Amino acid sequence: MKLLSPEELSDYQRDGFLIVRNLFSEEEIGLLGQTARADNAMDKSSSSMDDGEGNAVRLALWNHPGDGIYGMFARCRKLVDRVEQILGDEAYHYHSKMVLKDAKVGGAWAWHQDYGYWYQNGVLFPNLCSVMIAVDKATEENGCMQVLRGSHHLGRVNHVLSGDQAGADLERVEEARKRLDLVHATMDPGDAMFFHSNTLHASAANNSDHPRWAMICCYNAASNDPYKESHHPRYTKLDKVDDDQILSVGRDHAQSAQTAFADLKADDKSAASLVEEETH
Ligand SMILES: O=C(O)CCC(=O)C(=O)O
Repeated sequence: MKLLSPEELSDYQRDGFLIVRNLFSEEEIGLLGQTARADNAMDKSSSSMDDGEGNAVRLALWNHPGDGIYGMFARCRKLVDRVEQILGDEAYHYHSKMVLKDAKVGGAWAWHQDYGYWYQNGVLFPNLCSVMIAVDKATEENGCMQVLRGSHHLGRVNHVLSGDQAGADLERVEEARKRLDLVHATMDPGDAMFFHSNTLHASAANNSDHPRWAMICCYNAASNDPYKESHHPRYTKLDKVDDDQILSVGRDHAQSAQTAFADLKADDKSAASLVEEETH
């Protein structure tokens, strides 16, 4: 079993995030990046949201990990075993996404908690964990993720719609920022950041000449099966794969990109439901 050390686990529990350096090798992450950049289906399915500052947040999302290289990353033991250790439970795949933060145009993400969205989907407890895998080097210049250390201890903060994005109540975010450390999660390709669903996070626009793509795999605890249907799956068994499957599948072009992408505009109602809630 590939597990976090007791120190890493207690850092995660204290901070609400943990970066594991070099979780994926250069060849593994190189294959992921090559597949994604050449993946027309991903490109076509990607949807852009106005970030309210003149740039666009672009992402592609899929609910089931599948048998291609994206699935091998999301299902490999070195990642899922650690997630299960964090959740203290069997993990199931809630969804994955690729954040396609392109050079010069990639938009900013407003401060939010993922559970601010997922709460709308009938998920009762915030016992979910996401893993951001750096495909490109992530720096302050190209809009790396920013997290507020320890903010998961706030519990769920209200989320309100601003422009196309749902963001956490800014008054609370501002107060939390006075008391908590803001960490720029700079990462090299192959690094992975595990973070709690109530960790407040955001990122700036990418004004640099370098893309900042990242894949984010999100997991829910099996015991936290949502009580109602939504655009993300209820409990579905996750079949773990051995770590060497990343390279075997990734090197085989025919197998590598095989994913059923979601139609974000048609399927994702979690931000829109905030408007409905406010008007009812
Ligand atoms: O990639 C980023 O900069 C932010 C992504 C994010 O906040 C999210 O997917 O919830």
